[in-house]
Amino acid sequence: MKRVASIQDISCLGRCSLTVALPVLSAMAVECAVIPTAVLSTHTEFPDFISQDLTDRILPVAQHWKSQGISLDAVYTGYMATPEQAEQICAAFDLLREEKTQLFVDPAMADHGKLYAPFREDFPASMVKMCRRADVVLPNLTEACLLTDTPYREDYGEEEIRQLLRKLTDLGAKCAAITGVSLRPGELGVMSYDRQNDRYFSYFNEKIPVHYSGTGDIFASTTVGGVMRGLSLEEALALAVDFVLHCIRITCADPAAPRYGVEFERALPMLLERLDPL
Ligand code: PXL
Repeated sequence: MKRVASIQDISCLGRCSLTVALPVLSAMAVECAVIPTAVLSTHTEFPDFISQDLTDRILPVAQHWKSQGISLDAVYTGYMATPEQAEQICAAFDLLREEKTQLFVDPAMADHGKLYAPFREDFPASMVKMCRRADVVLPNLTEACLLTDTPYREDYGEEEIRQLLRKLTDLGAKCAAITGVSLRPGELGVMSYDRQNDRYFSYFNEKIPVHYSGTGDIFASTTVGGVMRGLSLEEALALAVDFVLHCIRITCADPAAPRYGVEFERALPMLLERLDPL
């Protein structure tokens, strides 16, 4: 069985970050070890959340794992509580990485053209440090613009998205995938670029005009799980698009669904159906 270490916060309520990565990867039959970067009462879209920063615990956990000879197939990073955590996460990755260890970076820091509430303008520069080491970076369009110093627009065309993808790989990442791309009305999906093979890929499905938080985390977790289960990156990205859409459809159909998060729990069987039996 493949083992992934996910390094991101745990929001105690709100279906994002580790409370998404753990169940999604488990459902995909991938072991998910965790290094929490912070414990928050809720995600940051709730007012008055409280947060315990764990910056100084990241490296000691990695050092303990190292002393135990723990072997990781991938490290998957997400939300960081402070820009300083980038240094700690990079050091943890450098300590634990082996030839086979792939680094997936979801630079979870912004959406709809804006940084998340707690972050200042200097935050994207810290995310860039992790993107440099990444095998795969998985930003949404806003994050891709922030990482590459590109003005944010929702109506970028195919060639402009390709340019953004190339700029992301100029940072050092081997592959980049931008989520939340819409080139035609009613369609939403992903575009990616594999620099080594100079290959572009895109995959779109239906766009449902609603917003739920945490869908980026579901997308990234599914992509990581898919690659760990032997899919190509492109196949895993397409599965992630379909799975997020399935989660949204299920949630929209439930009049009692809360305003935060999607009901991904009810959508998980799809992941089992779409993967080869073990
Ligand atoms: O879904 C990304 C995310 C992760 N962690 C925290 C967040 C968010 C998005 O708002 O607030 C704490």
